Amino acid sequence: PRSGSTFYERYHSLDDIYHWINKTRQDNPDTVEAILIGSSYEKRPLYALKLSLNNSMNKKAMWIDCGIHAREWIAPAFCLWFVQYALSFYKLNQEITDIMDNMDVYILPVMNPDGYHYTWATNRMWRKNRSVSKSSKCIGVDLNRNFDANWCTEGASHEPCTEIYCGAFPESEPESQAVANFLRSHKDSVQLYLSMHSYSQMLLFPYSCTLDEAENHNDLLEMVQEAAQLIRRHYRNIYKYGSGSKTIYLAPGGSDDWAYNLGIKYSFTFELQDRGRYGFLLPPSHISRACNEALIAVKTIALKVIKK
Ligand code: ING
Ligand code: ZN
Repeated sequence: PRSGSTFYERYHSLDDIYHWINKTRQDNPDTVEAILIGSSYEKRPLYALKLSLNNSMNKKAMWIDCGIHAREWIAPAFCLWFVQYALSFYKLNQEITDIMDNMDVYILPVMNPDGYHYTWATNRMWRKNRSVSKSSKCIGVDLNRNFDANWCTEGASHEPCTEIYCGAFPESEPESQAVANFLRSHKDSVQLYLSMHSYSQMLLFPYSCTLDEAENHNDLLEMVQEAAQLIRRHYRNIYKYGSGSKTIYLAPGGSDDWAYNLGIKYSFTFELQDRGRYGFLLPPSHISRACNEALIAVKTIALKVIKK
């Protein structure tokens, strides 16, 4: 580890993250719960943390998942960062206090544990999960093409050897199915869906699976615009923003589009640092900046959702 860096300013192996989940739960028994939402193709557990800092009933909730793509290491780092920040700054920072007083937060730190483990052990640039195909020697499904939102139309592929393989059918993968099942059973409380990726510095919202505009497009646009402005003011860093299909590319089967169509009307995908200098290999010394930028955006959007 880099001398002088804290736990949250380093990247962590999957084993370390499982230990961190357990320790965080044990150290905060009144506020943190670990919920087993399913397991991966290789049978690793998928734990979501539930942060509930003010035990009033009928609270709304937000969901954050990180690490749907294995090589995007800054994403799991952000999920850990967010949990640590919320637990440490509740009652100290007005914004996080307002958020946690009005919302429970579900956090899935590593949605693709098999892929994440593979990037540590074997191939740092792996993107997909590690499921074995019946029809091909190639391994892995792109979990962000596996949801049931214009599934496997333009922007995804039926070919297992590509990086954007959509899988055999929607929710064919245990990881996407676990998230979809959890959100289906919590859709009455979850108002805000956030999915963390890297890289390219973008704040995206539906749709990615079609060029059509979402019904509340202007609302969503206003939220990410304000978030991007605040990031620019505080950190002098530029984030693009807009609907996925018009800002980056057509991409069907993504989790944010699916969550949106489920009825979670505030649904976003963030692409964290950087814009390509290091790409997926963002050095640990950049973690704190990258996470603080994303944190501003999460706070800005969550506070706007609360006021709706
Ligand atoms: N980008 C996303 C991807 O899965 C995306 C872009 C966002 C697609 C929202 C679909 C929905 O390709 C990265 N870097 O993975
Ligand atoms: Zn990604």
